[in-house]
Amino acid sequence: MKPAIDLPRLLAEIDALALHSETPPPAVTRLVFSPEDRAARATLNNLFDQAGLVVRTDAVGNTFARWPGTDPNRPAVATGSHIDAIPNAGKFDGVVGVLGPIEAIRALQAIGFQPAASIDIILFTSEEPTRFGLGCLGSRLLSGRLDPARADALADRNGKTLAAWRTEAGFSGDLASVRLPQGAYGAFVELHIEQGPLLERDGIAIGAVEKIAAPAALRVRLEGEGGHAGAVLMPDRRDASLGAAEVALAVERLVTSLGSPDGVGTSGVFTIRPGAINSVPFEAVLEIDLRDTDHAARQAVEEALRREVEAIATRRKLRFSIETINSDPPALADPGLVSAIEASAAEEGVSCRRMISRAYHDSLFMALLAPITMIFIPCRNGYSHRPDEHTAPEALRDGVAVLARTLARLAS
Ligand code: HGY
Ligand code: MN
Ligand code: MN
Repeated sequence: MKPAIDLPRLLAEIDALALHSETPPPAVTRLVFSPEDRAARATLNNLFDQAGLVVRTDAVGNTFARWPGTDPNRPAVATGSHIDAIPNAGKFDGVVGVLGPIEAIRALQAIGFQPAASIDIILFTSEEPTRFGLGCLGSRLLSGRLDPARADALADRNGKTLAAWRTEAGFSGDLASVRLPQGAYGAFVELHIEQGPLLERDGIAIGAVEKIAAPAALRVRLEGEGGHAGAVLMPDRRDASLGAAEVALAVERLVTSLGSPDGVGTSGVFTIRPGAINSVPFEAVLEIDLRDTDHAARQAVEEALRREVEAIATRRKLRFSIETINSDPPALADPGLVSAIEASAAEEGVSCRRMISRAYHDSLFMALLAPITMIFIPCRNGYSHRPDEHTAPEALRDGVAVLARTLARLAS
């Protein structure tokens, strides 16, 4: 069986989807439920229809495009990813894992393959944390990792809630209905760019993901005393921004000292108020992203950071609060699925290596519902979440061909 991937068609579809963006090419900005996201969803629904797939959406907009199998008693096999994009991102992150499976299914249809188990392509809602501050909303709700009432109350920076956004986008119904039962799928395999430099550096075509790092996110708020930048002398100040600066440096120090070699820490959001050059900041808010493949190490960093925040705030006479946005365990891939990726790569005649994912993905939560693994393809210099994110056409071809073979293997 040799699935023939129509690469020009796939590349054209990737480029067309990239135009549904708030920012001009080569950047892609596509926040969940934005007009651009809704236009991109419409484009995908057309492609699902043209491929003869049966489409349904749930109350949060997760979209399931099914290639019905001949044996309804077999649990379906699933693949999929996200199409929302953070500000000033690239055109491959997530998209490869939604358009790629459509091409994989078309290639299997073209050679007359007929699955016994149904094959679902899942378009997950809001994998990126940009709008609501929490990533993987759709897959968290599917797997029961997020309370539906908490989810609907999540709000963007203007206070507009998920409930309002999803209703406006046409997704209604109780979020509790999104939850899928354990065993809803026999397997879930996500195709994604590596978002790291290893495959390209070593000239490897396919990554078979064994583990997905454990992400945690904290929101630290520090409050001091404002005042006139000229009138308030230094000994009299309680400058919240300086406390936040010490916290950000503590993140770096604690991750490098207590984290595993895979441990990372980022203070990606750092806002101070009032934000005037001649006014002493009375408030600072830090949003901190911590990850590690070693769960215990990440928890040790988290606990040490909480102690440091308290010590810094006490010394600087600042009030403080620490909110846990999320704190998730790592996900282990199913060894049988990892071997299936390796076998498919061997059949396709492309190189393959086992690896971990430092980025999180919807697979992290699908792992709570089904056996999972991921197929990584190289991206140039490992760049991602930036306009020059790029993956070579032949890498796309290899990834989609290995996905097609793997889906056929699992659904036969
Ligand atoms: O942040 C991540 O790991 C993912 O790209 N949302
Ligand atoms: Mn991303
Ligand atoms: Mn992604």
